[in-house]
Amino acid sequence: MNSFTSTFMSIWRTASSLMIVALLLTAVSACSQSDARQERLQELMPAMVHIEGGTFSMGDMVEEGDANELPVHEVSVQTFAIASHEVTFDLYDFFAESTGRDLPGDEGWGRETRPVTNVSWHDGNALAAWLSERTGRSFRLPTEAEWEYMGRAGTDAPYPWGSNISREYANYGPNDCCGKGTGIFGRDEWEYTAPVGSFEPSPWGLYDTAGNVWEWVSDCWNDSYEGAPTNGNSWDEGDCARSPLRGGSWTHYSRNIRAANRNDNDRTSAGNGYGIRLAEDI
Ligand SMILES: [Ca+2]
Ligand SMILES: [Ca+2]
Ligand SMILES: [Ca+2]
Repeated sequence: MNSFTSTFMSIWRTASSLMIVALLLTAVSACSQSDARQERLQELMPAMVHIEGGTFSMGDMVEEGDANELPVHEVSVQTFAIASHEVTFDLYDFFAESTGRDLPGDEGWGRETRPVTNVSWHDGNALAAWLSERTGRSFRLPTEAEWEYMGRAGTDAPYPWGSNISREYANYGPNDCCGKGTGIFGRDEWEYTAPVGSFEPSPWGLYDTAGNVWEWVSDCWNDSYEGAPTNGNSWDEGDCARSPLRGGSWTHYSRNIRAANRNDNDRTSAGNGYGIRLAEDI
């Protein structure tokens, strides 16, 4: 071997070794990045509350509601799980960044532990499908009957804590009497959304079912319960371009945050009072 060939071989060996080291470092870094993302997802996973199945009366039982909350009818719901909190921006942003989706706007109110807003029914389903795929579990939007069953937490009264509106338990809008004001009184310090879990939970351990953000449910929209399923399943007939939203939001008077109240909108609509609560088959 002449000296040129020998020098060339030596450079080649050094370069090869460096390349292998670089490749190994890249692989290790990719692994630790994916480990870190996996750990982050674990931190963000919603806490799920086991809801024992049962039979309840669904609809407006105290004649405070709208015609679309009638007729009151008995529904038997199977056991399922529901997230203790509304989906936060932290979780939704992680999902959006992982899948290349646009981040929903926060109106300048802040992200992190605030409930995600400006999300459509389709966004809620996409999050549930992605989380199911990542975890091997079965996340989905709750059915409307499941939502009211857990929103009532065992009571026939308008609110899960009883008959009277209370800012100890909910972030909502102006006082009913005057229709004006900021919706800030006492423990309710928020004009817009409050960080999830800022109030006392319902007797079933669920936070912010009343108020904060509306929560999409899986069903098609029907403007009466005439013909509604009585087995707790999603009502997949009716106006399936629209879906119900439940629980009221930061902007509404007390009657809108009653457990029986129903709102509806186009499934593509993504208002700044619209959010998500995930359910899970167990
Ligand atoms: Ca408020
Ligand atoms: Ca809510
Ligand atoms: Ca209504």
